[in-house]
Amino acid sequence: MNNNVIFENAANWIKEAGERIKESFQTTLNIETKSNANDLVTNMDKETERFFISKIKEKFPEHKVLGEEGNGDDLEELSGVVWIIDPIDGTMNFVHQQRNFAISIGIYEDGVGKIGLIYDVVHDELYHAIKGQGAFVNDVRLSRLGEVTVSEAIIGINATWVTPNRRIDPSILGTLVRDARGTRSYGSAAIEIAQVAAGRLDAYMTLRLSPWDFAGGLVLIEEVGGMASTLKGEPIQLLEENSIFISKPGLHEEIMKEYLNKEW
Ligand code: 2AM
Ligand code: CA
Repeated sequence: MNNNVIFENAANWIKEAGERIKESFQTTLNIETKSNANDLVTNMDKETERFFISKIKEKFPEHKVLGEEGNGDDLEELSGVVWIIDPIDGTMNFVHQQRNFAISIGIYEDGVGKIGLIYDVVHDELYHAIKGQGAFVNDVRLSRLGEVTVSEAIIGINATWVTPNRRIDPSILGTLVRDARGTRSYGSAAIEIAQVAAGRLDAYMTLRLSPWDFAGGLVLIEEVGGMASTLKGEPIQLLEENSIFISKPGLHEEIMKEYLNKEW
């Protein structure tokens, strides 16, 4: 596959989709819930996904698409070229704030991440990476990530994980939150991963994400020398839900060893 040609098309489509989403601010959204009362989906999530699928199928008919809203292909494995798309990541922000949401696209060939795009629509910031060519925000190259210790780190984490929850003893990440310099939560996994790639967050962690939430971000992180694993330190499975721990390199080791290396 010609990564640069595919990237150019994806970048044009993502900007066009962003314009359509901004225009929708003038209209009345149709909001529904999915798995629970806080899991929102709107007509724009669905329309944006269908927009990408029609563009991709027209230009690259042999490519497959895995999308959050389920209009793409049913995939059991990642052979060939697969676009993994979240049409709106941070739907709650989209509905409540009309900002702080992103379109996320990861393009994989035989399971290897080749192209990542995360478009923060309202701030007009397009993060992208092409394997072997580095990562960029609006065409400004991102630096390789340096090392930092927990005591000087800003960590992206949602308060859910330091209060009683179904997935982790809150004292484990509570101790990390206490020791870190600061924490932030943006409500869009794709934007949070992009912030780590850009060096504005030192790490990001969460207990449950789906492939479309992280597929684009993983390509960015690899291009800047970051680390990506589950919170147990295991490889991320691209077609499954995973816990996610993205970090600067030395910090990843420190957090795994000092905070996460215990029974949950
Ligand atoms: P979404 O907006 O595309 O649903 C919010 O903390 C982040 O977690 C967002 O990136 C959101 O993506 C994602 N998210 C929300 N509900 C989720 C779920 N049930 N499983 C996995 N990821 C989820
Ligand atoms: Ca979404």
